[in-house]
Amino acid sequence: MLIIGLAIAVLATPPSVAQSSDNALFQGTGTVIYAKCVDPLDCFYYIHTDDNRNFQPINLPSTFSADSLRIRFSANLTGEFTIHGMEAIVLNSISLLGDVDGDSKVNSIDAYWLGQAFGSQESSFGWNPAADLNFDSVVNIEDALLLAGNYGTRLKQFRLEVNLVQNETDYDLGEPINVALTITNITNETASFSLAPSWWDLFVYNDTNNLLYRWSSGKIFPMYVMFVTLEPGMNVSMEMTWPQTCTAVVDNFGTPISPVSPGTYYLVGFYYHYDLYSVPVQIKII
Ligand SMILES: [Ca+2]
Ligand SMILES: [Ca+2]
Repeated sequence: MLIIGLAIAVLATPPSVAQSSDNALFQGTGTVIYAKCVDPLDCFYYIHTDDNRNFQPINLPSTFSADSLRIRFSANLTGEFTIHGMEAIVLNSISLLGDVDGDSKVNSIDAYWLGQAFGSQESSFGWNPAADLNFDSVVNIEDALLLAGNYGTRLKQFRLEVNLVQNETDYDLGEPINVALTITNITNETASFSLAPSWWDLFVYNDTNNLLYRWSSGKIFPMYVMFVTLEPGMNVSMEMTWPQTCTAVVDNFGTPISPVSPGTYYLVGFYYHYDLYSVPVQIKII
């Protein structure tokens, strides 16, 4: 999978990295960057701080291994350099920038908590160190701007990719269309996650983008949850069939849907638990 590096506009001019007196522990704000390379095994993540320094954490959690992720962190310098020539650090803490309550989402609740602490200073009434996003010992407009700049971000619990695989592109009218939905671990670390039979789905759209069929519609699913562990690059696969029927009665415009006829259709796989869609797959019914 191609990951495209994005330039992130840095809001305001935060001090971002504050050295402590022992010169080893430091804390700041920055962006996780994915360093692309020819050999995928040589690719790595590093932190570009908001005051333009680069560090490579030796313990970046897989949940934070995402390009362009805005973060707040504290770390210790190891005094050593990585094979990529960067200063190696050990993270003590890392969170999404603006995630004041630590629930892996930056939303109105965080804005509320920052508002409650607004104007406070260290040791004053209402002080909340988690709301001091840039570690300058005061909660003010700079922290609010940092939160606003990352508003709406949430941490994917794991980096998974969903794809649909089918054998053919042309089908006869009425011929059942079998597809496999695969969930692939695209990180370089082992990923464990939950999977339940009602958590995956298949959508079928016609060439005017009307949803005709939803695989889960009307189905009753067994009530169990599997615990899945995937090594890097490995996937799990679920079979689904579109019998060329419609589950929708009317289209997006309220027009009754007629039976499936020859034409072009698009299949989309979905994994509910992490809101992951596959790339649409085009098929023809002839
Ligand atoms: Ca939050
Ligand atoms: Ca601050």
